[in-house]
Amino acid sequence: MNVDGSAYSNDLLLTTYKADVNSKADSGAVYLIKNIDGLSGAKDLVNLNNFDVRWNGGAATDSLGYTIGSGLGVQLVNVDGSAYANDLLLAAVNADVNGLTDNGVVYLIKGIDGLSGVKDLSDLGNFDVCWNGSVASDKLGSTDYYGGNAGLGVQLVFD
Ligand SMILES: [Ca+2]
Ligand SMILES: [Ca+2]
Ligand SMILES: [Ca+2]
Repeated sequence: MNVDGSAYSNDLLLTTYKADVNSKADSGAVYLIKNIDGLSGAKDLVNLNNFDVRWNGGAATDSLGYTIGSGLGVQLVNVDGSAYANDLLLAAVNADVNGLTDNGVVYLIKGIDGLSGVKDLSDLGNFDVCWNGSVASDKLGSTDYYGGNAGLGVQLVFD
């Protein structure tokens, strides 16, 4: 994808929904690695120098970046008329918020090309908006198959 207005798509988003990188089991993580055409060799993602941004799921079992099924649990979008799409929608389908279990959360993070380092989504300062699933087991933003159809996860639409 192209998060920074390069002449072509050379930026990579990687999801690891089972990641425990913030010492919270299965919180999940999503990595942004920009300008991958300039890279070579083996890149271990335990090294902070090998990615531009990492978003951590806010709590254990959040499953941030879960995209099984339609693959649409992570979407780069343009919600504010920027010159290019640099806003990110991220689903954490198994997040437990408002005292509920697995109701899920969808996050909007704007202008991701201007970010760097580790962004834990337990910190309100690390996202612009979050939508909380209203009922336990809602799994907001889910991309799983139901009745043979994969959920759309998170999708920007025109109206
Ligand atoms: Ca780029
Ligand atoms: Ca934007
Ligand atoms: Ca959960």
